[in-house]
Amino acid sequence: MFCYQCEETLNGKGCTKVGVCGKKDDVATLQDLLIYTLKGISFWASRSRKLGLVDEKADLAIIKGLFATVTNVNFDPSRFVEYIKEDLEIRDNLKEKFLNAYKKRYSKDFKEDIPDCANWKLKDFSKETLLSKGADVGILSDKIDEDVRSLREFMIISLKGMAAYMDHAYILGFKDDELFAFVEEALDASVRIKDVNTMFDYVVRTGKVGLKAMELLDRANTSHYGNPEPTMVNIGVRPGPAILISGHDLKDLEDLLDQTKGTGVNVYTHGEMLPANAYPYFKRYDNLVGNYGNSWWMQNKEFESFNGPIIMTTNCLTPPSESYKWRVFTTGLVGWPEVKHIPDRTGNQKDFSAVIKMALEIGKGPTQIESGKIPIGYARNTVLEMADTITQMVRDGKIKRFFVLSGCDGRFKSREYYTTLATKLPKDTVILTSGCAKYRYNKLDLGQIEGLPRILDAGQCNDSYTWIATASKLAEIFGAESVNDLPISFDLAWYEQKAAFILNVLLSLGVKNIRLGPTLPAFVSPNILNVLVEKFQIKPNGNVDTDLEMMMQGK
Ligand code: SF4
Ligand code: SF3
Repeated sequence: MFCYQCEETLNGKGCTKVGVCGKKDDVATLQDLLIYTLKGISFWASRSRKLGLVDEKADLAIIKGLFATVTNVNFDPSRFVEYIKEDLEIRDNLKEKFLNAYKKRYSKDFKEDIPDCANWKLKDFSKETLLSKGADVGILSDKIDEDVRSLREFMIISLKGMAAYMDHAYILGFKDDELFAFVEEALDASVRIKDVNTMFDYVVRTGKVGLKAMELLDRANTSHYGNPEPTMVNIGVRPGPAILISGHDLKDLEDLLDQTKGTGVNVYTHGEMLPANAYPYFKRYDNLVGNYGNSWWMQNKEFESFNGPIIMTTNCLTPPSESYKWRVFTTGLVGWPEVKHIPDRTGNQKDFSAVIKMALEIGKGPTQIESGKIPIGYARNTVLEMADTITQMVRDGKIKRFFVLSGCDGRFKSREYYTTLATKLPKDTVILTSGCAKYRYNKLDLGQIEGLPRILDAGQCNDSYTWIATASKLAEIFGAESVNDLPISFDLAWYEQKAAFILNVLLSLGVKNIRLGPTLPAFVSPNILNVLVEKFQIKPNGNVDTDLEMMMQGK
């Protein structure tokens, strides 16, 4: 196996025997083969579109396949075998439809060279056969220039992040054909493009189109659940049977709350589900108690003390301990061998009855690990509504600088950088955050500036769009030419591919001086890093004091 898609990759280079995340060699190889299969579907899908032929099944398979390979989503080899099998069928159906349509349109056969990914066949679908094919199609399997590979993988990693946004939006009934078309064009290009400049253009275009995916999900979430509002969310517990729901899927939370209403079962959010507590829609449920625990990497301890069943709706799942594994349920694209899986919706709702039954049988509630309340709900609408007040505070010198500290949390000690930075920031500065990175400082009392919390939490990583919208609005109010002229510093924490995607969107918007940490991506080659430094002055995290001093000077 070879995988270097996340920040915790082994020695900052790549996982080769087993993932630091717990991903095994067979799953990594099957994931490589799934991506290869998606490239094959994309070959036909992008050409079909030119003939006016759109295949929604293919579009969706590509999005779901990309999302399934995101770090800490799915560790179950049998699920990947199924995905590959289904996707090859989708690919071959589309191929047939395309070839017929082509012949009809041009009265001749399609003659273009067909790459192996669009054409390969196997004698059977046993795991062994798939593994032997997968071993030939990994990230390092072809002989290409190191910089082209680096850009290609940066693009694919960004597409994975973008696919997650698109999948969430799709579940809520929102889709945009332009986004599907781009993902397919880009995956197809990833097989053909061998020069640095063209590949670089694709990376930038991924960021540009990606912004639309961010807008789409923002629209999907807010039109379904209302605009998040400033909320003090409870982090303590209440007696009574309980279910913990983690991940990013709000529709799963909606179904669960509907089905637990009146059953006496309490529901707690975990990790990236915390921001759900700020949506007006979810406030109608009395049994939504609040949030339990912290970010993903602390789940082994916290799932243990929760005592009741846990639902993982998306990333980030970590290897479950035997002691609580029986209480874990996966759903959607999440998987772990031998962990119970809640199937997809056949009608309006998923069926969470098995989880509710288990909560009632266990009977007891969670062991209290924290108490009190923390502020959340500073998402796009709220922050934009406050834009004039915030601007005035900047003009009056009450706010000196904003620090966008969005992104992911991670398990290593190096992440203490963000806690130290948050505590050392001058009292007249404000942290803008989203994603699970916030758990490094969101329970610190950093005070307020004239009633405005010094930590404005927009929500999930999926809500990072808030800071792009806010920065554009502030630029407009201040008459600044670009975000780079505002008193805003970006110090992003990354772990998985959604954060790499957000970085790509920011770069495509021309945001400069972004700090990225705790370490730089292994998939960025030295030459490509030089280009990023030259063009965007991107920087690795350094020492907190030096970084802070520089950021205060806008560097
Ligand atoms: Fe390693 Fe990260 Fe890939 Fe897991 S996702 S195998 S930790 S690089
Ligand atoms: Fe977190 Fe996985 Fe990235 Fe959604 S839950 S930000 S790491």
